[in-house]
Amino acid sequence: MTERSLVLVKPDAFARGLTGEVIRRIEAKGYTLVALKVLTPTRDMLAQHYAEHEGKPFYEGLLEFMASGPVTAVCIEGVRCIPGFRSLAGKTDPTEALPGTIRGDLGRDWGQGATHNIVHGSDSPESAARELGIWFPELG
Ligand code: D4T
Repeated sequence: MTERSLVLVKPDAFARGLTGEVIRRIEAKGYTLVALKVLTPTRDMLAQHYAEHEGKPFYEGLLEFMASGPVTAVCIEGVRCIPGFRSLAGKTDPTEALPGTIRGDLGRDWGQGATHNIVHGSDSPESAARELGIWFPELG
C-alpha cells in the first residue's frame, strides 16, 4: 500500500515563510520526502495540472495566483499518504478547515479572488501519477 503523492506548497505559503512549517508537518506525520523543488510554475504546467477545472469561474484566478510566485513541489511517500496528506491539509476553504490542519492553522480568507489555501495534495492514485508526471518527470 506504499504510495506517492504530489504536494504543492503554494505561493501564499512561500510568501509568508511557511514552507518549512508545512514540510515539518509532513515529516512529523511520518511520510518520507522523495524529492523537492522550488520553482515558479509556467502557465502551461498549471493548465495541465488544473485541466479538470478549465472553464470553472475560479480557473483564471487560480492560475494567476499559482503563477504569482515560487511554489515548492514535494513528492511524498508512505502507506496511504494520499488520503493521509488530505487529512493533514484539511478542507479546501481555509475558513472552514479545522484547527489542527495545515489550512485550518495557517490559512485564512484574504478577500482575494482565488482561494489562498497554502497547499495542494493529490486526491487519488490516478491523480498522483498524473500530477507527479507534470512536476517530477525525472522520477519516471
Ligand atoms: P487542491 O487541488 O489545491 O488540493 O484543492 P482541493 O482538491 O482541496 O480543491 P479543488 O480541487 O476543489 O480546487 C482546486 C483549487 O482551486 C481553488 N479554488 C477552488 C478556488 O480558488 N476557488 C473555488 O471556489 C474553489 C472551489 C482551490 C483549490
